[in-house]
Amino acid sequence: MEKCHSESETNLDSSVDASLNLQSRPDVQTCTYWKAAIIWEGMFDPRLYDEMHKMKGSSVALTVFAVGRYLDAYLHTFLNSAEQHFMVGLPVTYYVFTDMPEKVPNIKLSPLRSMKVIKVEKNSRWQDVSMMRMKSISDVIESDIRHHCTHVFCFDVDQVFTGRFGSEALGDSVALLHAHYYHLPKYFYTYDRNPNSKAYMETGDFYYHAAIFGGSWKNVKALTEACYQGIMEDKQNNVEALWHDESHLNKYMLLHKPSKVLSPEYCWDTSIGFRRDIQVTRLLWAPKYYDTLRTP
Ligand code: 2GW
Ligand code: MN
Repeated sequence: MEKCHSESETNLDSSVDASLNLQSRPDVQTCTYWKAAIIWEGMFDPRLYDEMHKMKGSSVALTVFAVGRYLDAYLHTFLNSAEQHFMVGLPVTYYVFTDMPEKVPNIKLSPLRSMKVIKVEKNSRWQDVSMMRMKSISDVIESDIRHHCTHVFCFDVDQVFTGRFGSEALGDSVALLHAHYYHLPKYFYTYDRNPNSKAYMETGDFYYHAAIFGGSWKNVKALTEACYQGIMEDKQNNVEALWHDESHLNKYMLLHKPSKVLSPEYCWDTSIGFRRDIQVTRLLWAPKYYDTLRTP
């Protein structure tokens, strides 16, 4: 079976993946042209990944924002389901960013897991709530995460874990294939095509979903700083990228290729319906109550 393997020092993840006997799958793309693995069900042995990361002392920061009405609507389910499925067996610290710390649900956490709540201001424009996450994440990596965790994963809150989201997803720089675009020709990708935006790009490798990104704390710090800078430059020039932080993330990932890519099993939207290649769902989009949640 063809293996996705790189000897280059720039992608240590793929050498690790090769040494842990990561397999291919005949029905889907499992390797990028720069030799990063695209992780699908059936390719990996979860025990080998868990053992290796325990041995290496990996520890994971999960960042999530629950500002305004998103707190009551999503946070409880998100955190409870993360306890069941996210990086079980590894040390995990939740970093919950909210404008209402007193309303964060009290959830019983398993051993090795803890939560830190960070107060943020509520931006009046939802586009800013989403974009300013980049700044808050890079700040907390600098002040806290880098002293306690090896890896960081950043999540939208409007989702529910439904299956293993484990250490096979850890890597130096990790991006997610967007469930609505992974099977479409590049022509359909909704990159920002305004030359005046820092997120401008004509074409790219994939359309990545900003609902999940991660990596070593160093790489996530570099990514969030770069995206924040792009967002602020755009503001000075009076432009806003088509899909806000997601457009800037796609631009960053074009210039700095991820060392590991997650299949849409890691963030599936059941409204798409049945797809033969989706063999498990690990995280699902929660319903969007736009009419009630997005009105001021
Ligand atoms: C967002 C939109 C409209 C009104 C409110 C909000 C909002 C977002 C909010 O009131 N409070 C809040 O905490 N958020 C956080 O921002 C929350 O963590 C949420 O998951 C995240 C992104 O907003 P969301 O999930 O409503 O937007 P999606 O699902 O359309 O997200 C995609 O596109 C975004 C940019 O437009 C981001 O790139 C996001 O990462 C993508 O998944
Ligand atoms: Mn979302």
